[in-house]
Amino acid sequence: MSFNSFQEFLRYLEEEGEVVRISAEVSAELEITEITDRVTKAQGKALLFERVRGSRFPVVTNTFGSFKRVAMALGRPPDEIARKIESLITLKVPQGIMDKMKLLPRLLELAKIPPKMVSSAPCQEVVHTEPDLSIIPALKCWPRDAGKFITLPLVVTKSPEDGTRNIGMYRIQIYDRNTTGMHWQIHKDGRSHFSQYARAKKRMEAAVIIGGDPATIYAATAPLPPGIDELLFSGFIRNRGVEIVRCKTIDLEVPAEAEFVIEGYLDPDERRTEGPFGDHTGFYSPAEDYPVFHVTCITHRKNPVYPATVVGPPPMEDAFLAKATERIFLPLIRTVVPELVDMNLPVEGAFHNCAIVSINKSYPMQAQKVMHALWGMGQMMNTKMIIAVDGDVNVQDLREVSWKAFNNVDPARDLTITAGPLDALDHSSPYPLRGSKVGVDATRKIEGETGRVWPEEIRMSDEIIRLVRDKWNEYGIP
Ligand SMILES: Cc1cc2nc3c(=O)[nH]c(=O)nc-3n(C[C@H](O)[C@H](O)[C@H](O)COP(=O)(O)O)c2cc1C
Ligand SMILES: [Mn+2]
Repeated sequence: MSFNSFQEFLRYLEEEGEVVRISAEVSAELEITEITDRVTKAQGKALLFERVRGSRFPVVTNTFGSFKRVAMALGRPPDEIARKIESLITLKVPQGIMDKMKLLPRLLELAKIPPKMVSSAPCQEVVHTEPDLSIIPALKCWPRDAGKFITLPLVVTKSPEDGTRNIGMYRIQIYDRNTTGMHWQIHKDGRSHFSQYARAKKRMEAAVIIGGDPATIYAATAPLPPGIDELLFSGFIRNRGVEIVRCKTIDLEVPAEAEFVIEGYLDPDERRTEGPFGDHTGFYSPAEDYPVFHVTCITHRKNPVYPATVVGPPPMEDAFLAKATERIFLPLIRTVVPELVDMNLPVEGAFHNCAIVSINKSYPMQAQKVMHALWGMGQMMNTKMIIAVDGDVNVQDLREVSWKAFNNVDPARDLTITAGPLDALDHSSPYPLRGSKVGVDATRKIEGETGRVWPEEIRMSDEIIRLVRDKWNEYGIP
């Protein structure tokens, strides 16, 4: 099962009883946030707000707000996508480490499901050459937000150097009828395209997509290596190429089935204050200077809906997208870190603050080797804290992890404190974008790591477990 458009996905969710329609009039300022926050935290349904004050278009939130709906969005559970990747890896196992790093692009090439050009598209049914962003019912999410933000945008850009396309999800602050912020952080692919234009002293074109098929929306959030077109990845997930159409005023192609397309350009020298914005971490990210996007044209479907998300104190909708990434990328990480059994990025850590990994250890300091490998890998480089446990520990069970971490760690030996880049959203370090990191080795210590005999874990014998199970009713314990 795969979907052509966001509305097709929404219709399916509704048939499956996964949508609540709200016909009471609501405000896009704060009210939709408070409703969505309550529903997401209660593991509730997607929300279709039919009447939003001052808007011609309905607003939809929380479509990705559960494991079940993310699996529906991707056409199958993330674990199954991981298995498909894993089977391709075993088919084509490369030798050296550099080959392994290039594995994902090669797998996507192997799958051969590129986007398909079309000449007319639903996303261009209505064309506004005198654009006015106030037609878009963007949310003001939290009281101290600087204004209205497009919170589920897909930003399309093209490298001026090699022509590769990138699609990244970077929030868009609306300044006025035809200008917005462009919040691509320093480590992101869109930002690196921007630097390429700046070096070439060229104006940069970009398109902001709202909607599109749900696999492509997910792909825009996925930490793909630079140079990989997110549309190849969503084509791979869907098993079907994404249809794209040429923009009206700029030289870029965008998903034909989008709800809205905002076309425009950026001047490499221009900056403007962006934020504050209530962010994934549960804290406001501060106002900072970011590039400015000038809108040249807005196109949309005849009857578009406006998909939005609300981020804030976790867990929020983005947690479920990130958990899909945790599953899908595991086999790829394993090509470089073969001892990796499982990984948990707890939602409270906003994904860059904490990673819990389980490993099969066979030599001293292997946990430290794994930590350093992860700190050198894609967006994992920003991970502030890595906790390593043995392969028999369930990393998804925080009680089990705490038990091992509290009991197995000798701080002087088992804490690795190092330094490196940090996520742009980290507010703890003395300076932005860099700071210290800690690795916690909570594995059992082996010869070479300790001079003492490591104690055995307590386990009841199978025989007695069976006996008590069989006799349980005789004991009369309710
Ligand atoms: C709802 C949501 C909002 C996001 N907002 C931003 C943002 O404003 N800026 C940013 O750099 N990354 C943001 N991200 C994370 C990026 O989408 C993610 O790092 C992605 O891998 C970037 O794509 P890229 O690797 O092609 O740059 C957001 C993610 C989600 C799920
Ligand atoms: Mn990318």
